[in-house]
Amino acid sequence: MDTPVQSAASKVNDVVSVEKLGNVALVALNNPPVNAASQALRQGIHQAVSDLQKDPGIKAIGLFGEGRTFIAGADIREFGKPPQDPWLPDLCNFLENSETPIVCIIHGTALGGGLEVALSCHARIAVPSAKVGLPEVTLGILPGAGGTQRAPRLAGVAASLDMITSGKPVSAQKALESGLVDAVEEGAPRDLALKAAQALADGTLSHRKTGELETAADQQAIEAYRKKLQKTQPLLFSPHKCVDAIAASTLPLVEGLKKERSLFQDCMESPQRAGLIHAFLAERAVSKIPEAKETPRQIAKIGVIGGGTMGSGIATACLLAGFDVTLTERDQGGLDRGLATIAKNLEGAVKRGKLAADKRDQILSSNLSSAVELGALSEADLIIEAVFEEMDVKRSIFTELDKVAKPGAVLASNTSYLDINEIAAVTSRPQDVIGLHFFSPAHVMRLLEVVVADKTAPDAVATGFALAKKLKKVAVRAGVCDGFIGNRILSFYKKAADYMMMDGASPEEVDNAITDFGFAMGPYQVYDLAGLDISWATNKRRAATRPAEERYIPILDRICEQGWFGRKTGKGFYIYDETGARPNPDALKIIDEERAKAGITPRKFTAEEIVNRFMTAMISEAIRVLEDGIALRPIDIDAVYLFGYGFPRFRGGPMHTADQIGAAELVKRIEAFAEEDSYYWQVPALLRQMAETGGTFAEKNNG
Ligand code: T1G
Repeated sequence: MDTPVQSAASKVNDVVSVEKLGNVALVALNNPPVNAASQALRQGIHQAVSDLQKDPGIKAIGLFGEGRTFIAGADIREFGKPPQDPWLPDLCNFLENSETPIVCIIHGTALGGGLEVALSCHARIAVPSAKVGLPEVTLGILPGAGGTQRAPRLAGVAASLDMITSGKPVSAQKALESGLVDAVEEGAPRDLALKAAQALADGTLSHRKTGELETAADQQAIEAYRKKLQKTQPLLFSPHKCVDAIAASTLPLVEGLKKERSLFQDCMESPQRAGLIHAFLAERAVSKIPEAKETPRQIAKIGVIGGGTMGSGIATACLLAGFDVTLTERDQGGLDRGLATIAKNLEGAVKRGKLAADKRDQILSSNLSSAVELGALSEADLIIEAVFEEMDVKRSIFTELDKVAKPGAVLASNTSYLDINEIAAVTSRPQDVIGLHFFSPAHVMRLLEVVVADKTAPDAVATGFALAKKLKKVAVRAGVCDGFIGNRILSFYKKAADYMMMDGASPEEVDNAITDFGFAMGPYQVYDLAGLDISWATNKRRAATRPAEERYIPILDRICEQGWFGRKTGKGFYIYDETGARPNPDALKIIDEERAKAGITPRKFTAEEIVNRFMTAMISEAIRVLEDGIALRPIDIDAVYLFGYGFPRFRGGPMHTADQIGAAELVKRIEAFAEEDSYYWQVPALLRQMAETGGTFAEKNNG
C-alpha cells in the first residue's frame, strides 16, 4: 500500500479536527472528559463532513474519538436550555445521507446520542473493550436522534426493546452478534479509523445506510414488553414511550423519526426527566468538596470492630473491593457469628454472579482475619467501629484504639446519631477521627455519609471519599448533629407520619400513599424492617431531653412492650408469615386505644394529604439541615435520600421536589398545618425568605 499523502490535522473548531490522508479523511473528536455531543461538537462534525463532501479527492471518512471514549451521549448540561443548531437528530440524518461513506470507530462507551451518531454512519467498528448503549430511559427520556428507529433496523425489535427500555449498555461482542456493529477489532482508534476509511475507499469494507433497511415487525415482542412494563414500571413515564417509539420503526424512516420526535418531546416535558437528570448530576456533584484537593491517605488494611449486621456488612463491602480486613469482636461467639455473616454475604455475591467462587475462597482464606482484641488492629490504615449505639462503649473503644492504632491511621465510627466530636475527644488524635456512616445492608446500599467533626483533618476527609470510590459508593459530606443529614431528617418526618397515624390514618394507608408516590417502602414498613426496638431505644434515650411542647405519640412504645419488634419477631405494625405481610390487628387495636386515651376522634386522610404532610415535613427539616451547614448544598441532601433512603429517583430528591412545589406553596402548607401544632410545623427562615424574594434550591447548588 502506498503511503498516503498527509495533510496536517486542521482544527474545525475547539473540539473537532480533520486530517486528510490521500483519498480518505479522519474526523477526530476531542471534547473531554467524555466527548459529549455539545453544540460545538455537533457543529464541528457537521462542518467537517460538509467540507469533506465537497472535496472530490476524498472517497471515505473515518470518525473517531480522542481521549477515553467515543461520544458518551448528548450533553446533559444543555438539557432544558433552548436547542442550538445543528440538532443531533438533524446531524444524524445529515451523516446518513452523506454520499461520501463514513465509518466510525467505537472505543470506551458509545452511549445515547453517541451511539445514534454511530448508527447513522455507514459502517461501525468497535474495539473489544467498548460498550454501546441507549441509556436515555435512565434519564427519563428516549433516544431522540433516531436510536429507536435505527437500532431495530440493525438489531431487530426484541434486542432493541431490551436495550432501550433497560438503558443497559452491551459489550462490543454482543453488539456484533446483534448487528449493531459490523466488526470488533483491537487497535488504537485513529489507526482503526484510517484502516477502515481506506477499506471503505478501496471497496473492501461494505457499507449501507441504516435508514434504508427495513425493521422486521415483531408485534409479539412489543405486546410482551408493554405488559411487562405495566407491571414492573407502573410509575415511570419514559419506558412506555420507548416501546411506542420502537413500535413505529416498521414505518418508513421519515415517519418513524417524526413519531420518535413527538414522543421524545413528551418525555422532555415530563417532570420525571428533570428529576432523573438531577439524580444523575447529584451522584457526581457530591464529590466536589472543599477537601477534594487533598491527597488521601493510603489504605490497604482495614479493621472493623463489631461483627453485627453493620460490621459484617462493612467488612464484606471492604473485602469485595479488594481490601484486607481484620474483624474484631468482644468474644469468640460474637466473632464466629460475624465471620459467618460475612461468609453468607459473600456467598450471596457469588449467587448473584458478582463474585467468582474461587475468588470468594481466596478472600476468606487470605484477605480476612479476625481477633478478640483491638491490639490486632495495630497494622490497620483505617479502623471502622460498628458496635451498638452507646456513647460509653464507643468512648472506651476509641480510648483503647488511641493506644493501639498506628500513627496516621484513620479512626472512624459508624454511629448513626452520636456526636463524633465527643468520640474524638477521648483520643490524643482528633484530627484522625471521622464518621463513616454506612447504610444497611452495607455491602449493598450505595450511600456513605462522611461525617466531618470539628478537628477532623482535611486529608482524613479525602480518605473517606477515596474509600467510598473504591467501594463504589456515593459519599456525601455531612456535619455533626444528632442524625447527621439522613437520620436527622428521618427522625423529624417520622413524627409527621406518627401524627397522621394517631389522628386517623392506618399504618397501611400511610405506607400505601408513600409507596404509590414512589418510595421503595413506607415508614411503617421501614420501622418493621429496621427493628422497632431500635426506635424504642432512641425514644427512651431522647425522653429526658424531649421538649414539653412536643407532641409525643406512644404507639410504637406500646407495640414494643408486647415484645413485637417487627420483621425479626414476625410481628410489628404488620404480621409476617409464609403468606407475606398483612396489617397486625393487635397493633391497630393499640392505635385505637391510644387515640381514645388522648380523646381523638379519628379522621380520614386522603393519599394526597398523607404525601403532602410527609413531604412537607421532610423538606422543612432538610432546609434546617442546610441552614445549619450540616449539608454543603441542597443537592447533597438529595443524594443522601436517593442513595440511602429509597427516595424515588424520578423525583430527584427532597430539595428538587421542594423546587417543584415552590417555596410559597410550602410556606402556605406549613402555616396551615401549624394551626393544629405550631411547635412541630414551623417555617424555616430560609424558606420564608425564598417565598418572599424568589430563588430556588437548584440555584444554591452552584453557589
Ligand atoms: N453530558 C455532559 N456531561 C457528562 C455526560 C454527558 N452526557 N456524561 C458524563 N458527563 C460528565 C460527568 O458529569 C462528569 O463530570 C464527567 O463527565 C465524567 O463522568 C439525543 C438525549 C460516560 C460512562 O446518559 O454514563 O444522548 O463530575 O464521572 O465513571 O438520544 O459518565 O467531572 O464534572 O460519570 O468514567 C445519554 C451518561 C445522554 C451517558 C463515563 N448519555 N454518562 O463514566 O465518569 S442523553 C448518557 C455516563 C442522549 C439523545 C439523548 C458516564 C460515562 P464532572 P463520570 P465515568
